[in-house]
Amino acid sequence: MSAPASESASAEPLVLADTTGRVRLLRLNRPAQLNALNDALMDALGAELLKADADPQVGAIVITGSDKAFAAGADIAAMTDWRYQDVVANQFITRNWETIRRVRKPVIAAVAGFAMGGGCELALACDIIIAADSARFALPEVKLAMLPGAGGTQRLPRAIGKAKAMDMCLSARMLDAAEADRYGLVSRVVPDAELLPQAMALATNIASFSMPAVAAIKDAVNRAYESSLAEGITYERQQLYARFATDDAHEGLAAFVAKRKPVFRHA
Ligand code: CO8
Repeated sequence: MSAPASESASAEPLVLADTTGRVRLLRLNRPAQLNALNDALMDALGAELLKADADPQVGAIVITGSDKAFAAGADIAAMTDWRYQDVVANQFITRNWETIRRVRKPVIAAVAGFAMGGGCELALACDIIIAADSARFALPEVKLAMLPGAGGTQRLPRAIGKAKAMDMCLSARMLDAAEADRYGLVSRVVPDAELLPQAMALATNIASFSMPAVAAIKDAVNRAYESSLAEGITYERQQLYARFATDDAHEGLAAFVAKRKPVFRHA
């Protein structure tokens, strides 16, 4: 079931990694297949995500694709021969797609072109989605007699509500960027030429803050999806109290009072 880490010995990596300041940019790199997400690509992406998460010089991560496709879904050709026992034994999706759930640093999806099926689900697994005008979102798995099995049936309703999620999942309807914005699927829509600059600027801004605070905020917001309101509020309060155990919180408060810029040590 596993595929090679690149298309051939001489091929480029399936994920290109680049660091600017405190931001790690990860670019999905199977342009000829519209970044169809095969096992090797998802292994590579998972490894890069964990590397960035462990690097103290990195404060935020951006995932992007090409101008034409963020990702056109799971690799359909790769799946055609798989049987039930194959996907169970290899823990399809669980084994590598879900690595992103272990990342404590904020992950921003910068989406241009198609984000379909697994590509849309990968974007939904990120913390923030910025869409270019050209972005198109769909969960068309029903057309393959499959289902959005990389979190789509769960994250989409939480993002845009049941009625709209049912509409998309059951009809395979494609949203353009403006609709995705209206639905609350994305946080903002920008001109194509502005996609990467704006995603990088957002990531740079986030990465300038105290990392323990940023990680606590990400974790607390995610709790809103996975707990009752009462449990979530209790968790948020614990996280608030824990801020007083960090040097950065004291620095942030003192710097405001002293009317100076805070210097965070991420501790
Ligand atoms: N998998 C494999 N190859 C793909 C995929 C894909 N998802 N999408 C595109 N490609 C390939 C095409 O086969 C083509 O290859 P080639 O040049 O060798 O023929 C190349 O990329 C370019 O594609 P097109 O010629 O089709 O480009 P168009 O601009 O005409 O169309 C579309 C673009 C509309 C995006 C079209 O390619 C398309 O419909 N793609 C499939 C979209 C789709 O159905 N995605 C969902 C896949 S299933 C999934 O993601 C499930 C995820 C959760 C896992 C659970 C199991 C299902």
